Amino acid sequence: MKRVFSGMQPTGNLHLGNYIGALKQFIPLQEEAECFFCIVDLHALTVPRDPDDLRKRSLELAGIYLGAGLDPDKSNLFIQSHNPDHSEGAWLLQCVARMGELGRMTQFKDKGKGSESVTAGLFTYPVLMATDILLYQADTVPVGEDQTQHLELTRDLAERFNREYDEVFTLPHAQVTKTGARIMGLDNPEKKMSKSADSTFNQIGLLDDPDTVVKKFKRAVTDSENVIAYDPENKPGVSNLLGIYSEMSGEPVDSLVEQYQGKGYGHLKLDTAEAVIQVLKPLQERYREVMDSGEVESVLAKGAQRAREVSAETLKNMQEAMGLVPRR
Ligand code: AQP
Repeated sequence: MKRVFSGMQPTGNLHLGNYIGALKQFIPLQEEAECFFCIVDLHALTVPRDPDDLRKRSLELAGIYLGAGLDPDKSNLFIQSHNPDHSEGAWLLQCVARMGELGRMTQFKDKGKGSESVTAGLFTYPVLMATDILLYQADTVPVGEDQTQHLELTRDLAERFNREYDEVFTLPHAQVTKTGARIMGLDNPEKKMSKSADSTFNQIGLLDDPDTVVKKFKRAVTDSENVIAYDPENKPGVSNLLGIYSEMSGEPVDSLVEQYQGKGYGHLKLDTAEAVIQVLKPLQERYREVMDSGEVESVLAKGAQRAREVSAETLKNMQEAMGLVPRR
C-alpha cells in the first residue's frame, strides 16, 4: 500500500496557507494510502520557544488536524518527539549530508540571515525532515511549494545512501497543489502567507471568527486597476484572492474570472471571505468538540505506536547498512 508522510510545526497560528497548501490535501489521501501525519515539535526547537506555549500548541495542532477531517481510524497522527527514531535516524543521515548542500537551503538563508548566533539545529533541520519522511518509506509528501527544495534534498540523501550503503529507502515525491501551493499574505501579496508575519492582517487563522475573516479580506491589498484577472505576476493580490476562492469553493479559477467580470474588487473580497467562512465553520466546530472530549492524547498515543512499528524497521536497516553492531 502507498505510504504518505507530512508534518506541520506547532508554531504560531495555523493559517489558510497551511490549510490549502498541506492540510486540505491530507484528507482524500487517507482513503488511498497509509498516512503518517506528524506534529513536528523537534523542528519547532530550531528557534527559541516558550516551553509551555510549545506544549499547548502541539496539542492544539492535533485538534486542528482532527478538526480538518483527519480520521484517526484511517491515519496515524503523532508527535515527532514521541518517536525517538527520528532523532536517531537524523544523526545517521547527518553523516551522509554535506555542509555545502545544507548551506544552499533557502529557508536557512532566509531565517538565519547569515547570523553566527542561529542554532545549529536550524542548519541541520532539513536532514531531520528528510529522516521524518524516509523512516516511513513514504512515496508521497503533500506540502506547500516552499518545501519542495527540502524534498529534493530528501531524495538526494536517499539516493546517496542507497548508492553508498544499501538500497534502504523509497524515493519520495512532493505532492503540490496547482493553485494553492503558495498562498500569499493578504497585506503583502508579494510574500507567502506566514505564521511569523508581523501583521495579523497577513493571514487568516484557521480559528479566526467570521467577523475577523471578513475584516481581514476587506483590508486585503489588491491594485488600482479594478479588473478581475488571474495573473499572479502582474496582479498578485487579485490572483491570490481568486486562488483562495477557488480552493475553498471548488470552482475553477477561469470560471470565477468569468463570473466576476465587470464587478468590483469589494464584491470578490466579500465572496472569498464567505467561501472561507463556510470551510472554517465545520473545522472549528469539530476542533472544539475534539479539544473538549479529551480524545487527543489517546489518538496521539495510538499514532506513535504504529509510527514506531514502521520506523524501527527502517532504522534497523540504516544501522546495519552503515556497519553498526546489531542490538540484542
Ligand atoms: N503560504 C503558504 N501557502 C501554501 N502552503 C504553505 N505552507 C506554509 N505556508 C504556506 C505549508 O504548510 C505546511 C506546514 O508548514 P510548517 O508548519 O512546517 O511551517 P512553515 O512552512 O514554516 O509555515 P509558515 O507559516 O511559513 O511559518 P514561518 O513563518 O515560521 O516560516 C508545509 O507543507 C508548508 O509548505
